[in-house]
This record gives sequence, structure tokens and C-alpha cells, in this order.
Amino acid sequence: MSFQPNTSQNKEYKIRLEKSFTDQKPGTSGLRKSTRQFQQTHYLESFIESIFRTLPGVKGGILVLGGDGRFGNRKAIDVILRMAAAHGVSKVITTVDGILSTPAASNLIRSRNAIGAIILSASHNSGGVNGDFGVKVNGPNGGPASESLTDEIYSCTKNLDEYKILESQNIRIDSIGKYFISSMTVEVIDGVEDYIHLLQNIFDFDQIRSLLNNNFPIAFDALNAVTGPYAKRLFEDLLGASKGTVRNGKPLEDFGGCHPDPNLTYAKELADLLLLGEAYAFGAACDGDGDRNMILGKGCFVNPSDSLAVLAANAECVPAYSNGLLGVARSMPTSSAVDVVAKDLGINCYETPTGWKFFGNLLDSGQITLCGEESFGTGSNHVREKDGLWAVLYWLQVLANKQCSVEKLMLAHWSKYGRHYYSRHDYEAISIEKANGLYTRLESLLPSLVGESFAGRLISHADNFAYTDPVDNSITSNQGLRILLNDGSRVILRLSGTGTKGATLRVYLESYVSSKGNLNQHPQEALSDLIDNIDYVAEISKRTGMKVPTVIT
Ligand code: G16
Repeated sequence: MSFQPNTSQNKEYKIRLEKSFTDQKPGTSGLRKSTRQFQQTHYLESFIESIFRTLPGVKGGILVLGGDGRFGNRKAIDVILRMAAAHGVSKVITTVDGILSTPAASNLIRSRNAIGAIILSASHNSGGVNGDFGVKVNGPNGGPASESLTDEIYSCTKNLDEYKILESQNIRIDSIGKYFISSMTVEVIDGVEDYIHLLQNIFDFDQIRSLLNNNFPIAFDALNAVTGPYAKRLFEDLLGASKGTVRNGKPLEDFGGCHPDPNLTYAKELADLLLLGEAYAFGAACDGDGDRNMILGKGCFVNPSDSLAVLAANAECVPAYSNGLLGVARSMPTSSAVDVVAKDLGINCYETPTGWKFFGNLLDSGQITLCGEESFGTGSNHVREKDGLWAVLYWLQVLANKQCSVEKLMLAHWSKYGRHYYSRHDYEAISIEKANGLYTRLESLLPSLVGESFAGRLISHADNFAYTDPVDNSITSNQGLRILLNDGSRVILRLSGTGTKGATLRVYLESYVSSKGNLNQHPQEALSDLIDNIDYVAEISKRTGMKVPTVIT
């Protein structure tokens, strides 16, 4: 490890702000805005100052810092290092070129006893000058900052008068080493190694290696984002997959113009390979910051809600979970497929609001082992973030253990538990006014809907979802409009907390068919009556002017 003391004067400046920014309210997952907004003078600094004033333990603490490599990553790291030094942070752990996936950051916080992390990512949103940038804040348990910390950070941004920063030479982070800015240490590590080590303690790599060596070709698409270096080390170097298995494996500032969201729309190239081609037995993709995953088999797309259920049902295949699961949790809009598995296993299943932070207390208190969201997020108690590559390895381990294809595994699962037909329809970039109008109108209608007929069934319950955390009893309300039908079907409407252009309306549709019913329908067909009815009741096309959703998952 090299040792290069920084010789600059490290003079501290207090920069006065004429006015504070009013639009720095973090959403579902940190502060996410267009890159151009972040380029405004003092914009990034103001939010970072609020974090440093609010996050417990900053003075003398260890901080993890990195990002998904999108445009602005390197520059933001430079600013944050100088601000961290001005705030008395004792050490910042970052990675070569600042490339750090969200789950790897979560692992570093936990293994290095850090006070938290600042992760520079707008996750699955597009990047580049014309794309988005974001700042995620994680706490000492490794997970996204709690609602209360996020609220405190936001209230700090509203009355900010100045921020502290050190003058310093540009800080080199292009190789492993230890540097100093004033009295603060900057430790630049490889970043990939710690994370791979974590996975090696969870999975049986030998078993996965023999699957991959036994006529089981796989394709992994990193979508030009952060998981490329991790995936190459994992699949090509350690698990014996052929060179070229990892596609789009170099993190690019604009993700090569792609949208780094692993779904059938934005990872179409990979989806076509698996769904239309014959060459691969398994395919997977991760998002910009590596916490989401999409799983595909030959001719078969695995719905993320089903994925969580399959992982829970087959936990005995994975060494780290072979003694059984403590419990499971899913976000409210995620389908109830995992509930059925939990019931069968005799374990608790919790329903939380959308956003990974709500799993934190359940994981920390040992009430759950696995959790997931319909938005391609699955994870476990190994870190406090969803973890894309972990999910891919979990699937490979189950397939290696069962010696079967993805399609066969899904059919076996539905034949045992029944099938939850599921789809999410997103209406993106609607005017905020129209979206709010639609939402508040439907909310006011909810009490009168109970007992009414809906898609040939009866509405048994309708509300705006509120959650009481079973650990700290905190209440989070206004988490989405739920219409529950008497046969277990559900339709849910939410407004996104991560979009940056206008509003995004998400409509979640779910219908259950028992193992004796028709398990082979196309989801859009199985859900067509729910789709038509919610359009009528919520006046979606009438009010948005959109005949079809922008993205169907
Ligand atoms: C979306 C998803 C949520 C997810 C959130 C953050 O939020 O619907 O399930 O928790 O993104 O995901 P990531 O950490 O990958 O950015 P929303 O509010 O847009 O629906």
C-alpha cells in the first residue's frame, strides 16, 4: 500500500449561501435530481453539508464513499472528501475511481464499523449530462437512512446559511493507497474483493462452478454500470464462466446511452437473447448501482415477486440459509406469492411500505432473513440493501442444487403454491397536477368503493396503506391506495418517489390462481379485467391522456 501525504495547505473555508435550496427533499431512495440540477453552484455541497450536520458520529467517525460511476461521480467524491475533512471525519474509505456498488457499500459500512455511507447514484435512472444524479445516505447498520434521519437532513437543507470545505489539491483515487487531507485519512481500496469474500461465505461456489462447467451457458448484462467489475471477477474469474459472459461490463459515465434498469423494456437485448434465442440457459442483469436484479431462463422471465417466493421456498439449497429462515418481508405492492410460501414454512411474513429502508428494523432485530420488492429488488440479512449479484448467485445455487431449468423450477413452484399473476404498469412523466388530481380523487372515493363490484368480484377493503413498524412502533402513512378484492386479488396505485420528470403513476395488479387453475396464461391476459376496471374507476387514460402505460413489467 502506498503512502502519499498530501502537501497542500488544506485551508478551511466557510462558504456563505445567499439562499438555501428548497427542492432537496429525499424521495424513496435519497436525493435524486437531474444532473443539471446537481450542477448548480452549491447544490451538491448544500445537501452534503446537511448530511454532515445531521448524521450521528461524523466527527472522528469513519465514512464509506463511492458511487456507480455515472457522470459527476468523480467530481462529487472530490467535493465530499474535502467537506468530510472540514467536518472532522477521521477516515473515508473509498474505492479505486470511486466505483462502489450499493450492496458492496452496505457491506463495507458493516465490516469496517463506519458511521454510514454516501453513495453517489440515481440507481436505475439514466445517467450522463442529460440524465440524473443522486445522493443516497446509509446509516451505521448499512441500510438506507431511516425516515426520521432523512426528515432531519431535509429540514437542515431548508435553513442552510453556509457550508464548510477544505481547499486541497485534487485527491488521487485511481489506485489503491492511503492518502491524507489535513488530519483525515483517505483509504482507497479495491472495492470488489471485500464483497466477493462476503458472497463466498454465503454460497457454495464449487457447486455453482460445476453447474456452469456442465453445459449451462449464462449471460449477464451489467448495462454499462457498476456491476461489470464485480461480475467479471465473480463469473469469469472465479466461477469458470466463459469470457464474454459479462456483457456491457465497463462502467460508463452515461451507461452508453442506456437506461440501467434491469427490466424487459430497458434490458431488451438480454431479454431477447433468452426469450427468443437458444444459446443461453440463464440470463441476469443488474441496475446502475447493483442492487436490483432481473432473472431470465430460456424462454422464461421470472417476475420479481415470484423470484422472492422461489428463493424463500428453496432456502435449504444455500449454505448460509440451510438452517431455515427467521421470517420474510415484502413491500406492500409486491405480490403475495411469498406469503403463501411463508405460511407453508410456518414463518412470519411482513408487509412494509415501498423502499428498502423499511426492512432495516426487521433485519436488525432478527425477525426476517429474506426480503424483497416487486421492483427487481431482493436481499437478505447479509447486508442492509437489496443485492443484485447475491440474487443471481442464489438462483444459480438453487438451479445447481435442483439440476433443473428456470422454467421447470417456476412450473414446479406454481404447481405447489398456485400462481400470483402480477404486473406493474407505469405512467411516466405525467404532469404533477394531473397525477395529484387523479390520486386524491381516487383516495376520496375509496370508502364508497367497499362492497362494490370490480372485475366480476367484490371490493372487500380499500384504503391508503399505513404501516406501523413492529420494532419501534413508528407510523408511516400515505403509502399507496389499495383496492382489495374478495378473491385475494389486489390493485394498488402509488406515485413514485424516485422519478425526476413530472410524476410517475404506478399501478400494481395481482390476481391469484390456485395450483389447480390455469397456470399458463400471459399475465396481461390474466389481469385484463383488473386493468380495464382500474382504468375506469381511477380515470387513468381520461385524466393522463395516455392510452397505454409507458412501461409494463
Ligand atoms: C422505486 C421502487 C421501489 C424501490 C425504489 C428505490 O421507488 O418502486 O420499490 O425501493 O425505487 O430503488 P433503488 O434503490 O433501486 O433506487 P418508487 O418510489 O419510484 O416507486
